[in-house]
Amino acid sequence: MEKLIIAACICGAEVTKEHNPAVPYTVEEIVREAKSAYDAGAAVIHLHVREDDGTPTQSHERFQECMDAIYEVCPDVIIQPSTGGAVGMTDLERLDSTNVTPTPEFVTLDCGTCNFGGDEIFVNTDNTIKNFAKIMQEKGMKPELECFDKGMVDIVLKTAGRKGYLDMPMHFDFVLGVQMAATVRDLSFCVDSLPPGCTWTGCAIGKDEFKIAAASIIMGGHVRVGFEDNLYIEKGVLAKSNGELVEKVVRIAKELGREIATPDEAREILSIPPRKK
Ligand code: KMH
Ligand code: ZN
Repeated sequence: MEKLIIAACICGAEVTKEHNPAVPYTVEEIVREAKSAYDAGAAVIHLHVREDDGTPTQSHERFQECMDAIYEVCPDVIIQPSTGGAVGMTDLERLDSTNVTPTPEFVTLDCGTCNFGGDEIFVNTDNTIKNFAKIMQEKGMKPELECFDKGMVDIVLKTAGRKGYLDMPMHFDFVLGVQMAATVRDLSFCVDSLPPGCTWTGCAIGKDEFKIAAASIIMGGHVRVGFEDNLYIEKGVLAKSNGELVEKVVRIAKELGREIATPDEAREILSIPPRKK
């Protein structure tokens, strides 16, 4: 089986220090969390950024500052800016995270509209998906196709796919526990629905994070963990850092006989060109 790519979603846009004091807001805190995840074995940092008071922002200036500072201490890591941002942001605002130098090698592309808790709706219309995919293709940024249910696989293939805006091999990220249940059955249904030759990552929100991580490791997928998805290392115990969450995945992978990919190995698996130094 190919090596395991671990992505760390270190910050997100929704969780706060009230949920876990280690959630990073400032540039220094974001770098601390990225480095802890990288040192533990993460090849990819899925990045959201905040103002110092915790407000989520997609400002390219803030992304630039954070990305430059992360590269200082994790020079070969793959940084994946979010284009999902926070619920309620405009498409233009969301895409601002990609206006950094160098152009991001890997970014998220959210593949449909979904309920996001309470009265929140995360809106991704067909036109948004097509437009984002076209821009990503033009700028040479590999999209990670974020699917919150199996229908989003179909939506992205029939919108951006039919237009020719998705290059093979595509990479999907199945986010379980938001809209679809975090079960191995649901994950299997998503994976079985992919066109041949795709790679994929599995992740789940809250208590199911490590269950879906273990399933993804066994099924030949890749794994995402981090504060964006889950704040606990075990029931009732807050994780001290994103690194602690990544370490747990590394332990599970080791027990299951899966080696961990370095960032350069991850680029090869994902067909991302080597990073220019
Ligand atoms: N914060 C969510 C509304 C992404 O990063 O692309 C969207 C999200 C997905 O986190
Ligand atoms: Zn995200």
